[in-house]
Amino acid sequence: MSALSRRHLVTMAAGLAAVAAVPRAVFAQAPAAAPAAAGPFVLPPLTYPTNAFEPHIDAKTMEIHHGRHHAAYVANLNNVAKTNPQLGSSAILNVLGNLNALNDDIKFAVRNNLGGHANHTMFWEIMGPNGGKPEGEVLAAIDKDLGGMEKFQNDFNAAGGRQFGSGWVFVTVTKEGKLAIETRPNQDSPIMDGKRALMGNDVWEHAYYLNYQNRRADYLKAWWNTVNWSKVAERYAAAKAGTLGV
Ligand code: MN3
Repeated sequence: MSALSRRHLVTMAAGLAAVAAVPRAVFAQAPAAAPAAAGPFVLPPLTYPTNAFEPHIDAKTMEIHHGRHHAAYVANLNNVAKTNPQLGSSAILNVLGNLNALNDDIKFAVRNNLGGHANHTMFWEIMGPNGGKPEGEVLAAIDKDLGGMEKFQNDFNAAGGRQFGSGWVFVTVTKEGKLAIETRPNQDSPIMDGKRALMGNDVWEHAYYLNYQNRRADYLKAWWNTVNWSKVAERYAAAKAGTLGV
């Protein structure tokens, strides 16, 4: 083989390797996350392994959902906080409850990313392996306000199914402990309306698409296997005490 053709082959091989590497690199960057920025907002670590909910929610979905989607909201917030440091030093509940007090140039970003941060922080908290069953005051409130567990789950799943496009289905809770099923689009939160979420399920496609594709109803049904009812009970008690976080 001449030196010329050998060099040609080497060049071709390098070119092929580069081409072959492209899809992987593109996939690794998707979904697009803002560059990680040190700042006041922190991604809360999961308290269980990403495969804890298989087969109901697969590990890959958990990794991408927590490590990329939620992480992107946190990174975006830290970028906004660079030029708006007061954002990082304010209580999340106060900011979300007073979005109209924000400057127009950051209002939209804060609504989406701080709403997303709050919603997902709640979401990871109220899920867990070996989550038990509803009991005590929470069960009594479900019976009283939501017509019992079976009707509650059916109505919650139906509301989540009706939410057009991306959004959330929540159970809101008042200081008196009264429960209601409510939905919100995008990353909006009941906190934005002066209400509080006891629990909620994410019906964005990123929450279920790898496993369930278009079958949101199947995901909504299976998700009940991931609920940590002792955490929900803690949140219920906190709501009545006026100390419920996001
Ligand atoms: Mn999500």
